[in-house]
Amino acid sequence: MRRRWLVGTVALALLLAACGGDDEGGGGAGGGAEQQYSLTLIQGVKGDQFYVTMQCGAQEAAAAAGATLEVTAPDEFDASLQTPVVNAVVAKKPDAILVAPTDTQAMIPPLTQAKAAGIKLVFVDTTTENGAELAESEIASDNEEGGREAARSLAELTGGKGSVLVINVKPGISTTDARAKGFEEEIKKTPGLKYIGQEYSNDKPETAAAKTTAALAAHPDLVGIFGTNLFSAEGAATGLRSAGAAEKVKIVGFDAGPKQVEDLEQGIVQALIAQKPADIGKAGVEQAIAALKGEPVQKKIGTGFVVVTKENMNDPDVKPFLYKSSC
Ligand code: T6T
Repeated sequence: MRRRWLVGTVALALLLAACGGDDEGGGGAGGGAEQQYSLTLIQGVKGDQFYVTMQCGAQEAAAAAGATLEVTAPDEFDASLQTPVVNAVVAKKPDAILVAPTDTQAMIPPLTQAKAAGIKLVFVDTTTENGAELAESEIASDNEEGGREAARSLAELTGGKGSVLVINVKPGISTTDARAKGFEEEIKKTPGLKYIGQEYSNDKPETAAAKTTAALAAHPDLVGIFGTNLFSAEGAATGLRSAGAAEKVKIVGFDAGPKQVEDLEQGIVQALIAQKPADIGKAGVEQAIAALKGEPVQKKIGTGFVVVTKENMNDPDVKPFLYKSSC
């Protein structure tokens, strides 16, 4: 009896060693082999090519590190829809979550719970007001500078005379708020341009299109629009096209989704501020794994952007930054 117990114990110990069943948890091969970490990426919204491209970068990095990566997202860019997604992921207890919080305040409670459950958090793209506390690392474009760049482009494209409008997403998103702020500050440097404020698309191209046609009717001297994200810029282009105002009004859009690139090619949009979402995804995975291994992490990582125009869109150093619809 005692011998059978001993044999069983040894077998169990061997099994645990083979599964990496040590104090650090997380599963994976022990005995000197690399631990296999389980990561989950929670995007801001489903079907947005910015997040698809981020996923591609994250998947490559996870495969290179021997980690597993699950990907999930809410149906809309909305904290009330992202909260249950976060809760469901936390219930599965991955080792780390890479997440793009959809609201600087409303996402704090579910993400605080995730951290309290012992899951490492890395913020990709967006952040919360207390991001530095919650996340091991925050990775994003320099969004304020992107907004300033949009203002400089629009000032040049419009000849610096007339009214300009911002089509933003909704208040409370760290990235798009920062873009609008940078734009507003920079546009003031061109005294001939009148900044008429922001309209919100709620991340819906059809709303952005409707707001654009309404603004065209209300402001006959409108010469420029800054669309602060993919769907806002897509919708602004649609509105301009349907109003037949493409000759008169210039558009600078953030992001570089396939429809945005088409609009650029057709001359409806004059410049796109393309982010580097694949780099954000890759860095997110790398930072999460560093944190899990107890290695040093970079608290903040800034990824750059590329200004895409009709002239340079096919250049070999620009083309790779156009967003993907699938990996
Ligand atoms: O512009 C990106 C992202 O950076 C932002 O936080 C939300 O909108 C996008 O996903 C584009 O739709």
